[in-house]
Amino acid sequence: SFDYASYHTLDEIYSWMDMLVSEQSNLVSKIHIGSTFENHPIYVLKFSTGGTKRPAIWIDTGIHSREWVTQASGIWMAKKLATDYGKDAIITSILNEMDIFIEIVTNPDGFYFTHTQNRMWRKTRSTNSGSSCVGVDPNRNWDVGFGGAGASSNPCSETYRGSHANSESEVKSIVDFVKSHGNFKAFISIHSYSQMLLYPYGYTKTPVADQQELHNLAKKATDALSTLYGTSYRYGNIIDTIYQSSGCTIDWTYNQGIKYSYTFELRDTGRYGFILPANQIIPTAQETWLAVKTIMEHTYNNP
Ligand code: 0X9
Ligand code: ZN
Repeated sequence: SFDYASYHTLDEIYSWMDMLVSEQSNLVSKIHIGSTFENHPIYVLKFSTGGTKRPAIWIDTGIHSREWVTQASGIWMAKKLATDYGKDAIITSILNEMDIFIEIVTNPDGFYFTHTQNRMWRKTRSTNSGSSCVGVDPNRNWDVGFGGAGASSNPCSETYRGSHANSESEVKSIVDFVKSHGNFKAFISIHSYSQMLLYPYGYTKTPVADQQELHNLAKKATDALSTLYGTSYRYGNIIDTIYQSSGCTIDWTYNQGIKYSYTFELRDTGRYGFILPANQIIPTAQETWLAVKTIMEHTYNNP
């Protein structure tokens, strides 16, 4: 059986997805939303009890491939959701009215590369014309403030924005899916590390219209997170809390009208950084789940 306390390869995770779907096909299905530069399939798990285009919640992990605790936490959370439906009152209520989508390996080419060539690879694996440097930062490639400060125009940079917005299939596939669905109410994009819960914007100092509500909910969510193991999180808007970054996922989703747009930066604060020991996977996922659940419940109660 699957070991939730270990890190897994792309093949292992894709096999696990099929296992989860076959075990609970009444609740979970797998959607192919696109293919990568290297032709890996891009999958989203859909948790649904019926209906069509119900109000929905999105969770993605691993858009930066080296942030391994995020994909591992995404796996754990998907299993938790499948287990808790019909048992946990809040999860059951949410799934009786809403759908939840989880993209676990959001950067499959990069993730494959972290297992085979370079554990510290962050970007996609697309080639850049006129440069021998490979890859685009998929968290600088969204069509929001594209070309502005907080991203690089140099293909050799770790924060290279790409030749144009949505140049990366990993980004464009989500953009197309989210737009054609049209009913997402929350969008949670999970990174590591630094223990932060962030809301828009990253590209501008202008506060979002929902700043107060997003701030209060971030406090509530991080308070819930810390109850389990005392892990402390900072929270606030991206630009003031971490740094300016243009072309980021949740700035784009917020501007699409998805009010509850959040980014997590999971454990730790730098002792192990991206190379978080596997014995921290389950504790990290468990505490993160309390915060994610707080955001999901608030979304459910504030349609
Ligand atoms: O620089 C980033 O992309 C994020 N930090 S990371 O170490 N995971 O690379 C933070 C950027 C703010 N996050 C979003 N706007 N989604
Ligand atoms: Zn990241």
